[in-house]
Order: sequence, then C-alpha cells, then structure tokens
Amino acid sequence: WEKVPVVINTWPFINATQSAWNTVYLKKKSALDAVEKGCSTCEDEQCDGTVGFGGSPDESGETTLDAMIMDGMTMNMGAVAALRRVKNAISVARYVLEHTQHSLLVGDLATQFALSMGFKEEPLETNISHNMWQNWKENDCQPNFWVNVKPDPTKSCGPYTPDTNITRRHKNDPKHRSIFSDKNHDTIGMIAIDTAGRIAAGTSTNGAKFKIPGRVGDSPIPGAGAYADGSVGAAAATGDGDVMMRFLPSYLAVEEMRRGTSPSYAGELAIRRIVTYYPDFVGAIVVLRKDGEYGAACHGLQSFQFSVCNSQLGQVTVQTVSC
Ligand code: SD4
Repeated sequence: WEKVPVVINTWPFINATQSAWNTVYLKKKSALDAVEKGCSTCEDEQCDGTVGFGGSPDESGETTLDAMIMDGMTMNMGAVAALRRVKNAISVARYVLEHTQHSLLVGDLATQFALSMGFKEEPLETNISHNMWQNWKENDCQPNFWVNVKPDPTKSCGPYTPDTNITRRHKNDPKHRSIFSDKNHDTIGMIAIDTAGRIAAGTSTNGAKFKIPGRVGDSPIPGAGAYADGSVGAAAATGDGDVMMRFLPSYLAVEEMRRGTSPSYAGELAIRRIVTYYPDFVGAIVVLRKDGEYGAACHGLQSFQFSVCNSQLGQVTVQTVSC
C-alpha cells in the first residue's frame, strides 16, 4: 500500500502537490482537504498565471474564476463558475459542497454566496492582467472566440453583430483553431487518495485568455474538468475546455477504468474520443485508480508534465508523457 495515500495533479505545480501531500500524509487529513489545500496553493501562487487572480482577463479585462471539488465517497460536489471578485475559488466550491444542496453557483450570485460565507471581496485584476488586456486591445484584439460575426467597421474590436452570410462552421472544419497552446492552458486539476482510501478531485482556473465575458470552461463541470468515484478512481483534465466539456473526458476515463482499463489507457481513450471530432484539440488528463495506480494522456503538445507524490516515490516527482 505504498501507492496510497497519493496526490497527482496536472502540470509541474510542485508546491501545490507538496502542500496537498503534507495535508494527506503528514497531517493525515482527508483527500478533500488535500485537494482544497493543493489547489489553494496554486491560487495563491497564481500558478503560471492561469490559476487564481490576475490572469486570463476576458474581453472586458476582468478576471473570473472557475473551480470545483468532488468527494468520490459521497458523490457530493461543489463548484463555482465565472466567480467574480473573490480569490479563493476552490474554497468557495468547498462551501457549496458542504453547506448547500446545490452543485454549481455562478457569477455575481456565486460572489454573494461567498460573501455570506465570510469570504473577502476584492478585485481579481492586477497590473499584469491589466497590461496584458490593454496590449491585446490595442495591438491585436482578435475576436478569439467569436464565429460568423462582423465587427463594427468603425472599431477594430467588438461589439460584433451576427454575419448571416456565413454558414456555421462544421465541428470538423479545419478553421477550428484552438487558442490553447503551451502558454495558455495550465489549469490545476488535482486528485488525492487519503490514508483511509477516500478519493477526491478538484480543479481551479481563471479560464481562457480574452474569452467572451460570461464564458465558463470545463473545469467546474463534473465529468469534464474532474470526476471522482470512490469505487473506481478519478480523473482531472486541462486544455481547451470549450471542446472538452462536450465529451466529459474525466467521466469517460473513470468509466473506462470501471470496465478494467488501466489508468493510462483510460486517459488515452478519453482524449482519443475528443480527437476523433477535433483533430487539433490541445489538452491532457491525469487519471488515478483507487489502488493508487495512475497514468496520464495528452494531445496537441509535444509532451505533458504532471506532478505526483506517494510514499513509494518519497517526494514530489514531475513525470512526463509524450502526446
Ligand atoms: C478552461 N480547461 O477554462 C480550462 C483551461 C485550462 O489549462 O485547462 N487550462 O478551458
């Protein structure tokens, strides 16, 4: 049983892995505590600028947060999407899990909930996110996520109006370009199993850069950003969330494991399902079976790095799979 407890998360976010590991191993706390702690570490550190405050401004310059946490023992979950002006998205998600019968709260109303639970209201924008946005607005201002629209001829950016002369893009249209790249997709997705064998999964992200305000990614959607089922295992994903949420890759990977597939191959099958329809898809998944066996799969990158710790490894280790 050296493989349990275990913590695994997307990307080389080793401080996040370490704090989750300390929670579950040294402090002997629950898998849920570990996932919350690990993702909070990334929110505080603003991991790669794509987790927490001060990153990925939307078209209007605002940073909003998506997060979820799921308890694989009770199949209870909590999530927030497009959370505004509160930094601790994963902890607010945990309040949704533990203090409501709901699963997902969104936008300003999620903020109201967070404030009523005692969280602090503060701007999520920083000089860095403001400059990033201003630079985009002044120099580029590509309507990254719009399709079949006409810009206002007097302005370089939006507002846009529908262009009815263009037929809607087919999902396999080669023009579908993922705006995700090595630099624009580093959501933390974390899974932990504690010493009692309980499993939990979670995610936290500030989503996609220059998204249309109101956009929610896959991260707070159960089965998409993450999924945990204590009788089987769990998975967590990162990448082009607009595409991923159409395929529930985390759910699929868990279901594949339920049928006896190994964690690595379950991840591969979940990614392959997406690639059948979206050959340019960029994303990755980490998969953990309840006995502590783990794996990862990816597409559209040269390779994908993830972090893992169990007592067999003895320390937080960054591992790589090629895509
Ligand atoms: C999203 N899936 O909002 C997230 C982004 C991401 O690594 O994974 N970044 O679409």
